[in-house]
Amino acid sequence: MSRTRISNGLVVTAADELRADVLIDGQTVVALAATGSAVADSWQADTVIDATGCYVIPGGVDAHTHMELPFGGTAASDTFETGTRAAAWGGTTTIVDFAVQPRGGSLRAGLDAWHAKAEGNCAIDYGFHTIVSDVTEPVLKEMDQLTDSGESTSFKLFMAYPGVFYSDDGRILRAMQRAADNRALVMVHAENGIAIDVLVEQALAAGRSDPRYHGEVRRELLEAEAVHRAVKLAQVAGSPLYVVHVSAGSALAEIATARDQGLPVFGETCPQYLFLDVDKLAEPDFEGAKYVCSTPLRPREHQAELWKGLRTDDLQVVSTDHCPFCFVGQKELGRGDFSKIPNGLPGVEDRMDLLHQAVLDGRISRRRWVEIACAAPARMFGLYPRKGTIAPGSDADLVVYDPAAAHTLSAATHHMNVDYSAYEGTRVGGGVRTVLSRGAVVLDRGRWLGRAGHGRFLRRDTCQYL
Ligand code: DUC
Ligand code: ZN
Ligand code: ZN
Repeated sequence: MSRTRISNGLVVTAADELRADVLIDGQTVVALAATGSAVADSWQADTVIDATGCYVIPGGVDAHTHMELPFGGTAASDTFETGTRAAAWGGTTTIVDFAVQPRGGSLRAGLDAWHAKAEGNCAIDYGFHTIVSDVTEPVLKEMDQLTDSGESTSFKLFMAYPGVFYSDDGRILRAMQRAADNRALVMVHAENGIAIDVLVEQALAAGRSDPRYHGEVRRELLEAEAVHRAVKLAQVAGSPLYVVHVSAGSALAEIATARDQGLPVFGETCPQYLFLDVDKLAEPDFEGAKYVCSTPLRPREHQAELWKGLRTDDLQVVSTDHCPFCFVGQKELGRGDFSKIPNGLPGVEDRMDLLHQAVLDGRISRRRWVEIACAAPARMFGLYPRKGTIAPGSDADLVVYDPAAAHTLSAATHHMNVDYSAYEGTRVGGGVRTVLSRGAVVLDRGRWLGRAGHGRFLRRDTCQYL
């Protein structure tokens, strides 16, 4: 089996920063030793990667993606092949995507469909959450089986999107009760979709059809209210709760209050809420449609609240909710009616760099960068320490990251299969130099060396924060 040594880098994990060499045997990290030590110098390796001046970090874990998601009358434009390749270009080596239960069908049917899309096509390892769109007795039993087998140990329920993914409070409570028994993690899209649909109807009737009204009708209060309700339902059920894509300061405050009460409530935000604001939705010539996602972008002042939440650990994870739709032909479906714009933003390739920029800006520490982007999502979704850290026994999913590099995010240079960048023209400091996925170099100094089919499906443990 071939051995690789990564020398002279600063190894950064959520816990430590060490000047250390890393030894990989086959697909696995087998040892770390101080750079220049007799132990490190005694290592024989077939390949040596010189990481002088660079960080050596665990590969990113993006726990919220939607490759090929059928949504809004179309489908997300990244396939598992293009999306996982783009993820690797950006230093992410694991994704957890969402298999969707077909309405009236089983969770099994949803997972089978997602396995069929992903198998043999992924450049990096991948796992699945399950979107539960129809809570029935047989579905609750399936939750037990899937959690026991590790095929899917987390289940997303929607308080938004009536008629599509929506579950009422009773159904959500039932799923949470089941999760309290079987140790699964319930993830909630927390927006009051019933109330939002009333506001959508009223806005359209009043002729307010531009993308910017997407941000107006999806009111902050209706996110905060839904988070509050989800917390109370979870409390009644005695289950943990993970709130996805938190965008509003008041919604975060509900999570912080719950955590202060000692409840097992967790929160995720996404780069779009940390770096973009609601003004984007008002860009002329329908360009605002590029920024239509749900939860929506918020006024700028929310960003400081979210950064604070990341520092205080009231938010634990930054995922992307990567759900790309091309401007031409897809976002355009909503010309004249903002409610028909497919919801979602691209970002799987940009997350590690944007968060590193936050390190340079002094918003978070280097270790916190690795924690929110690698270690915490791995722990949250039962993948640690196989993923999310660098330790003997961990998968050799590693990124050599050059903090002195810089580049400009742009659709002209990105690898996501989408015709625009949400961060077009944004200059970021730092850059991915080399990426290894289970010991294989998939990217080196701008050269793609990976292949579709290298990525394997990951069975997962239950949430490791419980
Ligand atoms: N939000 C999005 O923006 N896209 C996909 C689904 C979701 O909840
Ligand atoms: Zn959602
Ligand atoms: Zn999502």
